[in-house]
Amino acid sequence: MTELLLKYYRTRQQEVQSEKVYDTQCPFCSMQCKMQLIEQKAVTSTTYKTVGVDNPTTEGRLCIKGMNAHQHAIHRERIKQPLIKKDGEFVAATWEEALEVIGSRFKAIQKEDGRDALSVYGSGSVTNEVAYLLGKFARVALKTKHIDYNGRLCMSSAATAANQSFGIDRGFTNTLQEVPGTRVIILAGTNIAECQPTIMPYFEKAKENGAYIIAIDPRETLTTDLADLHLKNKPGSDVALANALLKIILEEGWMDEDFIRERVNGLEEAMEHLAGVDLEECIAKTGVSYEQLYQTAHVFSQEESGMIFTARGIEQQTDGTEAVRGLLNLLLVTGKIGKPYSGYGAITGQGNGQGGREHGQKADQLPGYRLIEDKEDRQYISEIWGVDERDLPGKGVSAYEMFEKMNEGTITGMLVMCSNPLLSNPNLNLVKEALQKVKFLVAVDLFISETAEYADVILPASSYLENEGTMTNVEGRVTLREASRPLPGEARHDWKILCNIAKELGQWEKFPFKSAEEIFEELRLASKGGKADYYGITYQRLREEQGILWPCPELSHEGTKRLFTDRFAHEDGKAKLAVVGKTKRDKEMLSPEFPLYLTTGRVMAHYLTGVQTRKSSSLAARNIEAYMEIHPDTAKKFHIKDQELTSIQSRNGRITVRSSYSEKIRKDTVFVPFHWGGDQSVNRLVSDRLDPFSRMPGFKVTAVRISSDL
Ligand SMILES: Nc1nc2c(c(=O)[nH]1)N[C@H]1C(S)=C(S)[C@@H](COP(=O)(O)OP(=O)(O)OC[C@H]3O[C@@H](n4cnc5c(=O)[nH]c(N)nc54)[C@H](O)[C@@H]3O)O[C@H]1N2
Ligand SMILES: Nc1nc2c(c(=O)[nH]1)N[C@H]1C(S)=C(S)[C@@H](COP(=O)(O)OP(=O)(O)OC[C@H]3O[C@@H](n4cnc5c(=O)[nH]c(N)nc54)[C@H](O)[C@@H]3O)O[C@H]1N2
Ligand code: SF4
Ligand SMILES: [Mo]
Repeated sequence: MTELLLKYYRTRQQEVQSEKVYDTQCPFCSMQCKMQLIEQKAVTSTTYKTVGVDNPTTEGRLCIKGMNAHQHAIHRERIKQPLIKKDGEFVAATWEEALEVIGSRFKAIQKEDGRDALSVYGSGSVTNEVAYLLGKFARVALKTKHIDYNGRLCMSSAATAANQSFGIDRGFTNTLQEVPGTRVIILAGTNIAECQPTIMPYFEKAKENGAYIIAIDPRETLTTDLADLHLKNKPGSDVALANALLKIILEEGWMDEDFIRERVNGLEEAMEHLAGVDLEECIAKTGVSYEQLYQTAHVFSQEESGMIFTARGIEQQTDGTEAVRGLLNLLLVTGKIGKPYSGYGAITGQGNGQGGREHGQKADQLPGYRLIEDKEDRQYISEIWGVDERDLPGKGVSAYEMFEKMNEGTITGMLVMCSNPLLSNPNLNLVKEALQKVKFLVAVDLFISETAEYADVILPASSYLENEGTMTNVEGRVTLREASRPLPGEARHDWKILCNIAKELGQWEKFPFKSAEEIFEELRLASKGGKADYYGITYQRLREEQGILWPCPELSHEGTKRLFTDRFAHEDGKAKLAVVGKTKRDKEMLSPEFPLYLTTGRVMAHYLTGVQTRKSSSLAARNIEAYMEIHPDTAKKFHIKDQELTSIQSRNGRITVRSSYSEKIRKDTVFVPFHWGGDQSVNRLVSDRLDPFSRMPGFKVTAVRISSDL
């Protein structure tokens, strides 16, 4: 063998030997696709490949975001050391220095402004262990009532609605395996084809099996393409639409009377209210024809099984809770819940959107869906935490309202973990002012996000490749994300960081955890007997069984595949029909000055505020900037050319984005995705109005005017 050939073989061998395989789950959406990153180090370069791994939810599939997720995790801009702001510049620091600064500044604020002046802002993208620990950290280490999280801006209306109607909120009442067997599906304000791409085969199979699919969306999307009937309604009109459908069903006598009698309360009030609902008015409000409404009501009630799925399109409204309850009414009157192939799915968004809302990082909540204002719940949790019940704070305020309090000067310190509120909240001009005013801000992130720019200290966190923990997916299935890639630089796990800060505040003994699993063991106990009961779940079981659907109250319990088979979760076991649309909600209204609806949402290649996906070259290349989707007829009316920079103005602010002609959108509506910052931050336009029940902002309807005069 020649020397050259020998060298070649040696190099090859080295390459093969240095191949490393890391198990994990995608860091993005609620499908939580299981995957492996294959890292191959050669002499001069390293290559990465991501492959899907079989599991009950995603069956080994991946979408483009998952396939390219590692690009941000290994990006050179990832922060690898704590950073402290000195004279307006971030300077690298040791952990000791950073923790010391945080400890002393937090203590100073507590002394000057009181305990509730400190606040915590969490996330639905962290593991259950971290979500649990954030709640405990706020109440026990900081002793503040002010904690909330980005899930408030996400699925809170669906959660509130499910709690009110059914008495419990698990995103999907069934499993995805049942979808292909159902006869009719309503997809309301959900764009699963771009937002949960690996869920699509379940719906495609349903269609192949003959299911009739109805989509409700002001735009034609890859999802509405799947539908047999598309109700292209006006933004914000879903309450009227749901009422119209219910009225037709009841008037035609298409309800399931036995089911209602045995399992549902509130029919009389609903009937009484519907008597006053005028169908002509609903048609005008929704822009949907009587024939289409009738067809929807007819098919949905006549087929023997059916499912309704909702997402942010109908939920991110100032009447979002009512819009969801209005659709849940349809399930209840037609008896399409608690049975095979029938049920409800709130298509949860973030990777741990489901688990993140169960274990105590919400303003009014304790672990296991317990309530912070409930005496028994407080007693139970205070015993687990080893604190006096009287020392647990009460309930705080919602995510956006914390920034209002900051602006008023009552919140003066904040720890933000795994979120970028400066792009994701409504009324960004206020949020920015608030962040400028706050005395002390800590951001825990992978990058210097738009929010972290305003921080006094940034702490480097670990990513989905490094941080082990449990994530509860779109089905309500608890999964174990095994992640073991070594931490880059001095980055630390989120849970470790919370333990470190607690120690700095003299609370070491309440936060002695050495692994995520140890935290999970405490979470199990804390959730025991609660609605979201994880007591029967262990890491070992998750490894062996590939995920378990909660509630799972005993080690011998197999998990719950279908909810409400015998009873709903209200005390009397019955569900509640809702009267919706009776009280007029404070909504964005069109006017001669602001004549168009603006709605906002997502594109396939980017994720949320884009901090991660904008770092990924393969994903960023697909959409390099925001755009305004506009019907060509509308554009002509306002003298806007295709691909032209356009100013969009609302009563709250102004942005500049490029126009993009599309015949697929309603003529009275424009659409802008929210993944970009600066002049393209669409949330500068969104108002501060909130849904009265869920405290959800109205991200999906803003009245705007547009112009090519910049
Ligand atoms: N590619 C990608 N996938 C994601 C995410 C992402 O950022 N990018 N984010 C994840 C997260 S956290 C979430 S919450 C989910 C969100 O998932 P979705 O809720 O499906 O996504 P959106 O694009 O916000 O909105 C869905 C649809 O609602 C429609 N819509 C707008 N206004 C209205 C209205 O008034 N009524 C009705 N009926 N429909 C309306 C929009 O036209 C849009 O097609 O996606 C998750 N998956
Ligand atoms: N106009 C409009 N606004 C919206 C929406 C909309 O449809 N329209 N949707 C809303 C919805 S549904 C959501 S969910 C919110 C989301 O809003 P955000 O929570 O603000 O969005 P992200 O971009 O996910 O921010 C996550 C941050 O955490 C960092 N990060 C990622 N992984 C980790 C980790 O493991 N640990 C730590 N410490 N940091 C990490 C990322 O780098 C990033 O900076 O936006 C809401 N805002
Ligand atoms: S973004 Fe969602 S669908 Fe795509 S790979 Fe990740 S988890 Fe799966
Ligand atoms: Mo979300």
